[in-house]
Amino acid sequence: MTEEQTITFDKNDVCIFIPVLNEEGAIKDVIEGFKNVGYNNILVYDGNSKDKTREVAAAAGARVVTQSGKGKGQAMIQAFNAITEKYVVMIDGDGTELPEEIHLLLNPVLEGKADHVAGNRIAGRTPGAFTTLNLFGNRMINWFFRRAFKSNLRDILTGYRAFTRESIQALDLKQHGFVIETEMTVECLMKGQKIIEVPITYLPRPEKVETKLHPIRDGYRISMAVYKYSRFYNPKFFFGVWSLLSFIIALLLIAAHPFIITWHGASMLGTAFFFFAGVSVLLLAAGYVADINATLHRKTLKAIQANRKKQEK
Ligand SMILES: Nc1nc2c(ncn2[C@@H]2O[C@H](COP(=O)(O)OP(=O)(O)OP(=O)(O)O)[C@@H](O)[C@H]2O)c(=O)[nH]1
Ligand SMILES: [Mg+2]
Repeated sequence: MTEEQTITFDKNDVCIFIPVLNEEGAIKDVIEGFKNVGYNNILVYDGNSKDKTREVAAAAGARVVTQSGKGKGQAMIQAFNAITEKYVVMIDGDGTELPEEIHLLLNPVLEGKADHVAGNRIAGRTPGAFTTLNLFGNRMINWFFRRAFKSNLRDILTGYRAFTRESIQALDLKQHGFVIETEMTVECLMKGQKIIEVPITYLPRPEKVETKLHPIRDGYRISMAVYKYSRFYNPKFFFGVWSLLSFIIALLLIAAHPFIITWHGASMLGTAFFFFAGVSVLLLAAGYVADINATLHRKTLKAIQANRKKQEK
């Protein structure tokens, strides 16, 4: 007996949302997988596929919408604005995640234990699911994210998630490409939502399905986005990175001191040292001042949310 059976709810209140682009080889199995466990409210958002994805999805019983713009992020933003169901489960349409594991993600949302549940693919990966480069890149990005956002999340880029409509519609999402998952996670933290992870099975892509992700290009964009977003959430980190770099340069200049033999060289080195040491201190101070601002913002937001909840009761 699965855990799912202990909670009573109407499965039609759950919208299964699947963004797809050229997934004719995998989408049917994904849709049927959900139907087999009783979820028939399936919404497929297609990115103008060149193959038969739309036809296959419609024949399998999903509602199919063609997104108005381009990119997975744009499809998600458009869908989130349109969804009216109480709960949303999103999954990739490439057959790498298991529909029958839906209860792992949905139960914490139904029980009110989380606003947003993310399936941790890294924890449940099967051999070949990640290429060596993808696994390394994912781990690096997650490590960087944990430092930048003082979080314990281990797979921020996962495509298998569950949330309430209320929580997703409260997020301010703008990214049209693969940075959307990062933005979504950051926004959840910024809005004080409870986000948790559960391990899920992650399978290799079926052979006929092609990845749309460019590991180097998208990895770089995502890392830059993590850094950029950290300025609002953890400014001490945002400024601290450059402060630390300047501090290291200042230390290296001191270490180089014994090797300088001319007066001119020594005075140049001294000036450079004071410059980098000064910049390091200034950046550190900027981080602390901005942190006061960010903390105040969080407190204000919390008070507004508490007030709103009180009024709703
Ligand atoms: N609607 C829409 N869906 C997209 C677009 N690009 C990708 N997708 C879908 O988004 C889901 C995730 O894309 P993938 O290419 O599998 O990316 P990923 O899972 O992050 O990366 P992999 O490790 O390569 O599987 C898949 O169902 C894609 O078909 C797009 O531009 N529009
Ligand atoms: Mg995938």
